[in-house]
Formats: sequence, C-alpha cells, structure tokens
Amino acid sequence: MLIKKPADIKPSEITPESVYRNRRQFMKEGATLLAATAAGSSLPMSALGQDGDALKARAPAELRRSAPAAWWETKFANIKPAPDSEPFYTGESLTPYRDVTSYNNFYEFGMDKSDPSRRSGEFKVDPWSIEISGEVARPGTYQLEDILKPVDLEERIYRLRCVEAWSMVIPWTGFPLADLISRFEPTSKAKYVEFETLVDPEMMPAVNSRFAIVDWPYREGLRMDEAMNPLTFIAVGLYGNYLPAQNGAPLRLVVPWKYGFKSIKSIVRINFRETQPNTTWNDLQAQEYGFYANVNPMVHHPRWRQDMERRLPQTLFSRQYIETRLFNGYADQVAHLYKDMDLSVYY
Ligand SMILES: Nc1nc2c(c(=O)[nH]1)N[C@H]1C(S)=C(S)[C@@H](COP(=O)(O)O)O[C@H]1N2
Ligand SMILES: [Mo]
Repeated sequence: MLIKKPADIKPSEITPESVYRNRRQFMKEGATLLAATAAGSSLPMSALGQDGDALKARAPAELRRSAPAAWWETKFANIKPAPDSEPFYTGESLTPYRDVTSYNNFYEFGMDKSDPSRRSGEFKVDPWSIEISGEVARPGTYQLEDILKPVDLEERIYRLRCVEAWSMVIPWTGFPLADLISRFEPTSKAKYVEFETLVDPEMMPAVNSRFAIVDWPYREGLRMDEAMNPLTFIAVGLYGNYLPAQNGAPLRLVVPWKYGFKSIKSIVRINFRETQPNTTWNDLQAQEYGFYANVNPMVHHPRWRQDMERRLPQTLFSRQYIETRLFNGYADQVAHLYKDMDLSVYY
C-alpha cells in the first residue's frame, strides 16, 4: 500500500467519504485525515465533528440547496450508525461520494449518467409535500417536515444493483418505510403501495424533452409485504449528509434486493391500493422489466446477462467484475416473500 506524507495530500483529496469513514472511526484513515488537516489543508477542523455546525461547514453549496430547512440539521446531527453486521451493513468498499453523486439515472434530468448532476441546478426541495391517498385511515397532504418530525434517522450501508449490470455500495441515511406506512394506518384492503415522482418542467429540464421516453410521472410500486420488510428504506441522505438532487432529494425509496429502477426518487405521492399498480419500466417494456424486478443472476435480461456486474468505481487497473448474487445478497431476508413464485415468470 502506498502511504502518502500529509504534505502530499491535496485538500481536494479529502473527500466526503474520508471524512465520513473517520466519523465511523476507521482508525487508519482517521489518522491520515487528522494529519492532513494539521498540515494546513483548507478543511475546517470542525468538519471532523458530528454536530450540526460541522455538517453545515462541510456541506457544499449544492447540498445546502437541497436541504429543506434549518430544522433538518438537528436531525442530521443525530444519525444512528449502521451496525457492523449484515444485512443493514456491508463490509464491501464504499463507492466514493463522487461516483455516487455523478453517475446517476434520473431521466427527469436527462438520459446520460452525467445529466442528473449537471442539470439539477434549479432543483429545490423547500417547500415539499407528499400526498398520502387510497386505502388508508389517515389520507391527506403532508408537509415534509411533518413526515420527518417523528422519525429517528439511521444509517444503512447497502448494495445498489442497476438492471444495466453496474453496482455501487452506498451509505444511506433515512428510516424504514414500514415506520412511515404504519403511521397512516393502511386498511385491510391495502395490498400494494404505489409511489410517484415530482413532475416539474421548471426544475427538471428533461420532462418536456421530445426525446423523453417516459410517460411522467415516474411510478413505482411494491407489494405490501415487500414495503413492510425491514430492509425497505426511505433515504433522505447519503454519506451522512443531505441527499443531492441527483440522488432523489428530498426523499427516495431504497429497495436493496431489487434492481435500481424500483428505488424511485423525489417522491410526492404514496398511494395504497388493492390491485397491483402500473410501474414506469414495466409499462415501457414489459418483456424486459417486470413488476418484481428482484436481482436474479439466473434470469437474464433479453439483451444482456445478469450474472455479473461492474462494481463502481472501475479504474484502468481494475475492471471490478463481480458475480451478481440472488436477491443482491439479501436472500436470507427476502427469499420467503417469493417462496411459491416462479421467479422466471414473476421477474
Ligand atoms: N424518478 C426517478 N427515479 C429513479 C430513476 C429515474 O429515472 N427517475 N432511475 C432509477 C434507476 S434506473 C436507478 S439505477 C436508480 C439510481 O439511483 P442513484 O442515481 O441514486 O444511484 O434510481 C432509480 N430511480
Ligand atoms: Mo437502474
């Protein structure tokens, strides 16, 4: 391993993930970071702390824009760390912050991987409200603040496997979807939950594009037992900081055992229903993208195999091809949900 002298470490190399790992007390990296700071880098000392001011100090301008309001900073100062064991944690290397926030799929901003980070400069999340409708005792339009007030934020380190055969490891901040769902008291008829993304042509430059292939709003859905599974997560942040627009600010779904397209971003509506909802990719191309979309190395996409994946970041020296695992490695937690189903029919 190459060990750098502190003086050789440029401030630009002190990335959010090194700050973040330091917070998780990975001792070696922490020592390097402290040395670098002592050697006079521009990183403020306070950024090593865990309080709200430190967070603000290191939050780039783009993140402050996607922070809904000051009250949220208190929440972010008290994130419960992920346990150091599966399934809410993985010891696999984290995908660097830069890759997580610049290689994205968010078609409302364009179809290139760089479009969401480059073209989301107008995106604002304050005010933000979410409509809760359908088979629930407490429907209504709720402000984001009211949705988040009673939740305790926690961290989950999950694999994210895109149907395009690349993957990342991302430290999310958020709370279990089950906690949110129970608060609205679904009725006994609620068998599925449907989600919708915001459609705002002012802030999302690709929704009115004549090249757009999606019939907006982007929609996704889960069966109720999938939605209530302890792995199913609502993320409001990553790397211990606010969610950038390109990753689905201010809140998005994370379903780690399913292909990434199920993890719908920037949610404005949650609807409870008796019947299976239509979903964006299934509507676009049903032979290629199913409603279930469970990660499965045995069921290939008609145009490419699904038994391998590129773990990002790739470098010139390491292609990082790894084997794709059934249910993305979360089979112990979710295989029972599908025990009587033929996964090649319900793909
Ligand atoms: N609204 C919306 N949500 C979306 C998408 C999208 O285009 N629009 N793309 C999906 C796909 S294909 C993937 S792989 C993940 C990517 O999440 P990330 O950019 O945070 O890694 O977001 C999903 N959620
Ligand atoms: Mo994806």
